Amino acid sequence: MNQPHLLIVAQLPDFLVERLQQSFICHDYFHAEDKAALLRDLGPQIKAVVGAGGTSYNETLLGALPSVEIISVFGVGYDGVPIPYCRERGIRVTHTPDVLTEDVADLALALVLMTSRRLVESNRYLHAGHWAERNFPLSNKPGGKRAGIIGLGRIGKAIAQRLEAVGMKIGYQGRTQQAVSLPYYASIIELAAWSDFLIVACPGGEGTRNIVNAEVLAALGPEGTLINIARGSIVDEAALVSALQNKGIKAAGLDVFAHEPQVPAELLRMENVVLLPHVGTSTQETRRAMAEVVVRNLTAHLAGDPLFTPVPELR
Ligand code: 8YV
Repeated sequence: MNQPHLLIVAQLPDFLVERLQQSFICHDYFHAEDKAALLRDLGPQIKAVVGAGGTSYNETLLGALPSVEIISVFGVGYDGVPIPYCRERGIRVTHTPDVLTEDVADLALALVLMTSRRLVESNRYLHAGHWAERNFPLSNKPGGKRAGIIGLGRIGKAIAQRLEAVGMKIGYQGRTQQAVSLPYYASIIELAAWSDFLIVACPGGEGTRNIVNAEVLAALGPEGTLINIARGSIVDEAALVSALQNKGIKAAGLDVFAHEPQVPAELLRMENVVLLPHVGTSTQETRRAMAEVVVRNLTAHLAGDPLFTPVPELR
């Protein structure tokens, strides 16, 4: 049987690659030394593309794949996929919602706790042998504080539940007001001004690029903390660095960055920031569940069945 060709455009776990190899002839574009040669030689044969949430599936890449039928994103965010272009070319696009919601929400809660209770700093303090000299300084209790969530989708709602469980007051901002009993703020500035913790949980992409800018950070203020578990592109990273440097905000907890895997050197030197290497979904359980969703979508496509989780715009 002639297996179709598939292009891997991100670092994927072995268990996913092994599954893909059962149904496709896989080509590793991500690790290829001569990417242009790979595209020239194999581009016309590629039927499917698999990459990560943050991957850029740009028109130059897709333009070199005249026979591509489907992009299956290993992630919930598909901000790197040019949706209008795919619609025009009839390229189908799937992603992996739901299975990762809890892990990402857990991480947001963890970042709130790590920043408010200064857990990473206190861990460093102990390792450096300072405990015997004097006790670690006092931190702050998250309970009773206000958490403003930008984007009350599946993940935003799961974050709200967790933060309510530690006694925080929740407000939110989003494209539209929802039928929930939480206070809604039409503008991000108003939400930031209300919040002690401003939590970024909306999709990335052009519509949300740099919406957390210098003005928003100024509204969050010197007692405020920024948490980002969504996409680095949503926050103006230079404005964030300068707000932290000038004590315009108090702290930050970040799992995502504008140019991953690069992290601004200034942030690496700061005590009051917790920096994680985009690990929101990176548990064995969730990554395996995400892999299952990728495979299920590709299998459905090959069989001519309805896709399992197409992106909403192309349903
Ligand atoms: C992963 C993500 O980093 O779901 C997303 O949108 O960004 C994360 O799950 C990635 O997609 C897996 O490599």
